[in-house]
Amino acid sequence: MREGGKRTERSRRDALPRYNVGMRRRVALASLTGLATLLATSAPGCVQDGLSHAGAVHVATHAAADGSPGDWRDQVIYQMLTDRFANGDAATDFRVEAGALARYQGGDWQGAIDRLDYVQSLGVTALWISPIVLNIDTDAGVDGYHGYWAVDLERLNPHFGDLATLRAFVNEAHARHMLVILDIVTNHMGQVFYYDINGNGQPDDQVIGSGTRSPITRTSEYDPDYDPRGIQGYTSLGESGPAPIRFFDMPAIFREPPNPAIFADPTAYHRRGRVTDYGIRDQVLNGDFPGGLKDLATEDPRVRQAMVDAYVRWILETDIDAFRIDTLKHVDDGFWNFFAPEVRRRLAAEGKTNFFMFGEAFDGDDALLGHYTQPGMLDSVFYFSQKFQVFRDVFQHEGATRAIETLYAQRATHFNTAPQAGGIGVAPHDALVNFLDNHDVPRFLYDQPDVHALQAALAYLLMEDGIPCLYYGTEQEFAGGNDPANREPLWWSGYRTDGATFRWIARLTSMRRHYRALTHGTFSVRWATDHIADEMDAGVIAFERATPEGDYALVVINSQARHDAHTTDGTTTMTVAAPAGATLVDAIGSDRFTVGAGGTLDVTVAPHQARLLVPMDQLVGGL
Ligand code: ABC
Repeated sequence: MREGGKRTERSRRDALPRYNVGMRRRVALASLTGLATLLATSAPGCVQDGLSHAGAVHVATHAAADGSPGDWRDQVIYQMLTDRFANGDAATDFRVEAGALARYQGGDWQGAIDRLDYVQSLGVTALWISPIVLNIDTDAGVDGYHGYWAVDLERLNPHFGDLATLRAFVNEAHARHMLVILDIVTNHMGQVFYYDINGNGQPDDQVIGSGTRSPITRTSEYDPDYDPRGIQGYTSLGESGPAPIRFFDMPAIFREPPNPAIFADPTAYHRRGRVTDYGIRDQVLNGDFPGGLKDLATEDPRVRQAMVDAYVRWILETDIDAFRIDTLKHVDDGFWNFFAPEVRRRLAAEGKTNFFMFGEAFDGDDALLGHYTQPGMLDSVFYFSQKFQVFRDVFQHEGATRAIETLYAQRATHFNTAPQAGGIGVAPHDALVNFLDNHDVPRFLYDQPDVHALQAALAYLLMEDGIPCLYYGTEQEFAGGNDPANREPLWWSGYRTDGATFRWIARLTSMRRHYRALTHGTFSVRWATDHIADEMDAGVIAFERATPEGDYALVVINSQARHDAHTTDGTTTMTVAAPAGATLVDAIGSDRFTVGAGGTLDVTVAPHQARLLVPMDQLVGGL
């Protein structure tokens, strides 16, 4: 592939994906194939573990007539780490250290193809896969198995398979009316260069400072601490000006000069060393990501264009349906104002519409999250403020459910209430990506080992508004702690589909498919409380979902473990929109409730249980 340290034109052409002009046709074809597959499999044989897959509803909701994704609120996202989900091809198993979770484990796209039945039986409809591009293979004894250490944006990571397999995966998913979401990083590349602070032409961990002219400190040429001036060279005599940037050239571990060519130019980077304080905006925007991931100058038009070109090309080449975008808050706003509309424009020109772009701003600050959804930016973000204020504080730690109402009250102020031009057609306000945990935080069950607490949280996740996102392994009750312990190979579970949490999720996703109120309805809190102890309503959250067409659902969840709870505090009782005299039936249990005078309704819920109350004439049996 390489000659004298430079990639040849021919090899570069081979590496470049060819522009796929036939994409639109293939999308349409895929959806027809999917319809046929679905019709063939949605007969009784499709019912597994007593769970119906509701084929007809799938067809209606998972793709529009033109083959583009339908309404993204109908999706249930499943985050898989490609290296950890399933191993289907032994030929890609190089550098695998089984059981050492900071190293490659062997998962690949063929494995993902092989296990589509598994995720489909869970009711998942959209698969978020790890970044696909070539990564630095290994660094300081840890591997790039997660995909966030890009070195070449035009080549694929060979640990995961080749282009034909990736395409086969996307096509097979589409044939089942499932969508695929690609994880991309625009903030940084992997550790592609070092700062030659002492000018000796090799990367060192070293001691600097003479002790007389300047203090003696220890520094690393791989990952020095942030310096707003840029990392400076240093000798025992003192500073010697900007430290030279030297790219590595170690092809055996793919630690090569980065590609496209602009990324092998030092001026495409900020070169200021790594973030030491996430509270300092200048560092967050311009610092290297901890671990030596080199921060790109995303304000540079050359960098912006190269990112659009690289990732639009992969979409056109593979027909993937969405981007999950890494590290939003480490990138300047101008980048997003360029990137998002430009990606939409370029894809639309090729007939690919309704492309979903949502991103990760790892932050509990609700206003900051909303910022990235302002006009011209993204369709959505991960709802991190909810992860902390609701799933952690309420469902893991039995805090007051008032937090749910309080957070929701800020929604319209913080998040864009109009759809992005050329975007998914749903306002960010209504399409937030909800999640309990992910690959960067301990799993829900690590912090709160009660599986019933997890199941109550899942009920909220799958019945609230927005788009639910499940982290792989949740269905198997995985309980790993911090990275990398939270990235267990899924094959450790045996892919069982009969566990209580698997079946609960499958049931909840089935209800989402059948009750349109749960995906398209407005959201309004009907009961939340400050009580957290013995009071009648401690732990209760009740909310309505209603569409203009008359779909109606009232969800009542008891988030605590101690006692049955009510939608009354003994003095005041919940009122609902359903009219007095209406009978609501619990679609999860079977109890019936009659709405009282003035719309009052006292619903009792057992610890960690949920009720889905619907009008009698909307009840769907057998779910
Ligand atoms: C590896 C090792 C780690 C080691 C690290 C230095 O190197 O595995 O053990 O600590 C990828 C890999 C990681 C790898 C890193 C670095 O690369 O997945 O395994 O870690 O090599 C994204 C991805 C993530 C990815 C990267 C890098 C970014 O999801 O998987 O990591 O491409 C920050 C970023 C966020 C990033 C996250 C890991 O770190 O902002 O984009 N995730 C505070 C800060 C946040 C910070 C967070 C965690 O801590 O504000 O910016 O996220 O460090 C709330 C506050 C929040 C606060 C939280 C803790 O509390 O409101 O602001 O977050 O209340």
